[in-house]
Amino acid sequence: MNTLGLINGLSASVLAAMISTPAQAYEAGPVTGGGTIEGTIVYRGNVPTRTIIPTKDIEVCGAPREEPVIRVGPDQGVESAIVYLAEVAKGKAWPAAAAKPEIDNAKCRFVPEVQVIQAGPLDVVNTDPILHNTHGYYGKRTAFNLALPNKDQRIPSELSRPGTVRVDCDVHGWMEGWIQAVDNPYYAVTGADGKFTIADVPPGNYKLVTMQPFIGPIEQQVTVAGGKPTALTIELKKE
Ligand SMILES: [Cu+2]
Repeated sequence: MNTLGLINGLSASVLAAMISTPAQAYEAGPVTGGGTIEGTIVYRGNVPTRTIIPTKDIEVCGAPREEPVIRVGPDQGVESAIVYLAEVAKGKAWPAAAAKPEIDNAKCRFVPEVQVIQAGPLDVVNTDPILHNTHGYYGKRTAFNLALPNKDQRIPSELSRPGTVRVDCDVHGWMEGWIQAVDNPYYAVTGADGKFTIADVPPGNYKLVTMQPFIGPIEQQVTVAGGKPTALTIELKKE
């Protein structure tokens, strides 16, 4: 079949998918007159807990306990929520990499439990003297699946594309971590007070995404003006 015949044989939607240009690569450069997004993420609803009962390796994994599914401070600020701007074409340079990103298995927890990384290399580490099997997923699709039987084992891996990755352990079913892989440096993780800052944003309109696992991702439009802060309070609500 010649090329034309092949194209004729494809459905319009498949063809459209083939010829649609991929997302533009992020272009980094100096930003002058940028604005700052200063936000607070709050949650005023009930805080359910989940019961964690380690069934094996209890000498490392600890005793049964209750953990909140969303960490809320005294002023309703939400800790460890991920915030990022999506589909940014151009802006500031990536921060100088201090170290290669990693996720550690430490006392049967993921450390850090929530993090944002530039899509790319990621080390998976085990500082426990027991087997962990660290399994990351983009949705239902496996991103990585690594057995780490030895203490202080380190396996180079990768999150090659942007997206939200849930991290489980196939040995300890209660372990859960979250990694947001991003394609631009406009992101933050909220502190204990629920606050975050995203600086040096070129003036314009953006899609801001908030991701907290219990609530799920939320998108909103935000307009950033040059040379001044844009204050934002984002209230998370469980449907
Ligand atoms: Cu484990």
